[in-house]
Amino acid sequence: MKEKLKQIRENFQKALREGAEQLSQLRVKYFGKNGVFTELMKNLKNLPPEERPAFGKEVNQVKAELEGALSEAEQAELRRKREQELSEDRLDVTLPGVGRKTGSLHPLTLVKNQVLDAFLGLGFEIYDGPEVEYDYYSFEALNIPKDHPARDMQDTFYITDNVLLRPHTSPAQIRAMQKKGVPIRILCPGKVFRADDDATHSPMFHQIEGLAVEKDISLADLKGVLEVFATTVFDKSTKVRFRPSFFPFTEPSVEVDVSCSMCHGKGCRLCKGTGWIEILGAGMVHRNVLKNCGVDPDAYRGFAFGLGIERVTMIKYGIPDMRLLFENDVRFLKQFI
Ligand code: 2NM
Repeated sequence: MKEKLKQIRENFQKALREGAEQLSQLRVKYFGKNGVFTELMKNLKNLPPEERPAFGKEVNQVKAELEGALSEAEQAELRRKREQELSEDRLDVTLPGVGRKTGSLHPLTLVKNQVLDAFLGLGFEIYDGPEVEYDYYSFEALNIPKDHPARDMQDTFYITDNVLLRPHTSPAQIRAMQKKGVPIRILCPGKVFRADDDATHSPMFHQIEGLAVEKDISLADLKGVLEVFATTVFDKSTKVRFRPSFFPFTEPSVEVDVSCSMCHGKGCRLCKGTGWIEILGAGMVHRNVLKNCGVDPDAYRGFAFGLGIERVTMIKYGIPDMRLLFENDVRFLKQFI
């Protein structure tokens, strides 16, 4: 038995030294349930009873010694594996990175946000309305007469006799006044549709219309509000001027010009030598329109304005053709990041 224990120890150490067997196999073979040491302990009963305790102790000592050596070898093996993995996965931080292409807002969205921000800071709220509208909200309530050219089939997309694609966002303003009453300060941004298609017109374009109705509000307030808009969207020194005009839904009506952002009023190609660029239409809401919305025109006044986002965007960035804004050529779009 003693000789056998000695043999076991030598065989184990040899196997460990030479790495002849996998460490996990060695563990099973020597320390497993049917391993060498279990077998040896089972054979203890073949010894004379008085020798059993001392030999049993010796077996346990050897077993502990060999198991310790095996554990150490296993730890070393683990460390070596980890070192190898780390050296194989080494990262070259000096290699140039792979550029990540990011998206960006469309120039029309950028300008829309700038315009909305200017007015939101003045207490206006956004109010949405349907793109498919009734004739009543699009024309009738806005004091646009039956024989007005805008009502012509040539200009407006009709779906039925009295349902159409809205040609401006003012129908949403009529709805807002009727629903929320006055006083009111709203902005109606959105898509509008007109049968028109060339370098400066698209059958679908985007508008923002604004409306403020209050007890005591004037054309001077309108000018102040539009100056905030112009100096927010264009540069800080931008000037605003009113010229008399006509719309059926406002009286008086004005065309609004801003000083040319390219030549600062001196006259250039962009402003065709005048120093001014027409940017939007506006006016004091016609008393017929107020009446149509249940508002007493002798107690309340309102101002309103309407602008085309495409037009503002083209002027702001010097874009010569509106179609560039709809083609979505990335080479064009990425200039506005
Ligand atoms: C414009 C020009 C002038 C306008 C009027 C109204 C309403 F609903 F209050 F009557 N909304 N928008 C208006 C006034 C629109 O666009 C060039």
